[in-house]
Amino acid sequence: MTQKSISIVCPTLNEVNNVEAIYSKISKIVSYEWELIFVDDNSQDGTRKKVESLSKKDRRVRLINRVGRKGLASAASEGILSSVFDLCVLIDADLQHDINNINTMTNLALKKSLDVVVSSRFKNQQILSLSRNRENMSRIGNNLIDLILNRKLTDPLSGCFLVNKEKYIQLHHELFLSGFKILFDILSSKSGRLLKVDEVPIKFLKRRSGASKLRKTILLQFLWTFCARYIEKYIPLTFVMFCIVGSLGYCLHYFILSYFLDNSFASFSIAQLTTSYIVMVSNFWLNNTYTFGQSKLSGIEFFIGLFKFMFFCSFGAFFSLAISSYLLTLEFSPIVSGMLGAVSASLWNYVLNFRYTWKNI
Ligand SMILES: Nc1nc2c(ncn2[C@@H]2O[C@H](COP(=O)(O)OP(=O)(O)OP(=O)(O)O)[C@@H](O)[C@H]2O)c(=O)[nH]1
Ligand SMILES: [Mg+2]
Repeated sequence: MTQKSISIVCPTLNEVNNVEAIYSKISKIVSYEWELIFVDDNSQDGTRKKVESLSKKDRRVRLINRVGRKGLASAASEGILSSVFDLCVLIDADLQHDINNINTMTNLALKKSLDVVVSSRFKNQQILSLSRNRENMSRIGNNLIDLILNRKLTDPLSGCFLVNKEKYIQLHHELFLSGFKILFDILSSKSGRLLKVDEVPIKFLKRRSGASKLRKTILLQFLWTFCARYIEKYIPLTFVMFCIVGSLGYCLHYFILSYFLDNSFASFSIAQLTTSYIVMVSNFWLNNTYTFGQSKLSGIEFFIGLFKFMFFCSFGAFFSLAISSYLLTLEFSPIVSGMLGAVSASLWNYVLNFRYTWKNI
């Protein structure tokens, strides 16, 4: 049987005093053939130089130096995507994760053909080196997450896990990659819910050197991912975003039209027409950047997309008018008729633009 190999991904931000220590622990403890990828976000404390000097001595050590890009989840992702081997293990640089777990997780993944193995801080009631506050927050977070994942995991917020690279590549486009909690992002994605997952307990240690990078904004990023995943269980998130952009468009329309009319720039019909086009361009831009950011159009495609968007939305407007007029004849109140017309037009606009402008299947 051939010896299995693993890629170890270690995101770093100002971890100069931990780099050498983690390398030497991995060299001593990991019993598989390995490569170690440091993904550094242009740390100013000399982390990059330290990794470079290690890499010169031992070619199994690699550096991804990210300039102008930031964030733990996206750094972890870049590390996994650039790995050479099929099994990737993510660990912190500060040695909070017991390196022995790299062997334990790999053994289990191979034995049971798993896609993900989580190093759980809470399995078997581990003693944690976390403050009481942090421990409680993690426990509450883990319980909340159960609402979405529906699988019995004790620590889906863990920062240390193994993932099968091929499976990761397949689901990568479904991820948000914001904040610290990439494991939750993976497991709660549509394809992530189908992964074969198990846990092993981990001894969670105190940070060895340097300072924590956990900030309050990270909590907000987690809450955003959590809410988005929760909504996504029931309605496509792109539809929610499309409706939000549409609603913003109505507000913009109101302000621009009022401005034109208050300043007597044009007759009502010219002002209304010009405003409609401005709003359509702004809605298209917002949808292209945010709602359908994964299939973002650029260059000539952008203009072709804009044309299609305007074409479909113009029909949407007629559609809305036809439906609301019909409902009025059935003696629905004007407001109900208007609202139902608007909802039908939103659905029409969404479905056609989703399918033909941004070419989603
Ligand atoms: N590349 C990169 N690495 C990061 C970033 N933020 C944190 N890291 C690294 O990610 C790992 C986890 O960060 P920590 O600050 O230890 O976060 P934590 O373990 O959740 O929090 P503590 O328990 O307080 O240490 C460390 O190796 C950090 O250097 C980032 O923005 N970019
Ligand atoms: Mg840490």
